[in-house]
Amino acid sequence: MKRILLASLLAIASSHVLATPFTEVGDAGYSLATAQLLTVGTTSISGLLDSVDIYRFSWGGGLFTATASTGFDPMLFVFDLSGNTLAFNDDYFGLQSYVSPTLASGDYLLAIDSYAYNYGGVLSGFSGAGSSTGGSAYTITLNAPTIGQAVPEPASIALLGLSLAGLAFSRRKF
Ligand SMILES: [Ca+2]
Ligand SMILES: [Ca+2]
Repeated sequence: MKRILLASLLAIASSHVLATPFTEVGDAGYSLATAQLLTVGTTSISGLLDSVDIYRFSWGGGLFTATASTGFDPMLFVFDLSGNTLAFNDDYFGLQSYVSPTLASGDYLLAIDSYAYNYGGVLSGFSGAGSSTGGSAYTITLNAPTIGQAVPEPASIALLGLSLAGLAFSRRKF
């Protein structure tokens, strides 16, 4: 138990430094409300597409690139949180998509859908999409290791300290 706790603490600590793949949890869905937050360090996303999947990320500013690698015919979109389309691509590498907008620092949405489920390419259009946890596998490769939801460092250090204190306490008790 202690070993597992220690391993997870180390995983939390290293996630702030190392680039990591992000795997869709359940269904990322088709709206701002259900968009899954990419963790700090994400350099690739793996998921299953049934209609549309949307991810939310924080960006420090500059060139952002995303490349889709799938067994189907995908489309990629970048929206701001108001739903404005900042980038869109259908076919760049064969049928695979590539977007490369230059973004100011802030929060954005990255969406993938299939040409077979064309909802008009606007965020509001995706409201007609379904939602299920199955579908066709995809990978989206991202250009920057700094992508993700910003986590204030003092808070995570405090959390780590709290967990270690808990570990020490449990050791004393049992
Ligand atoms: Ca999905
Ligand atoms: Ca395509």
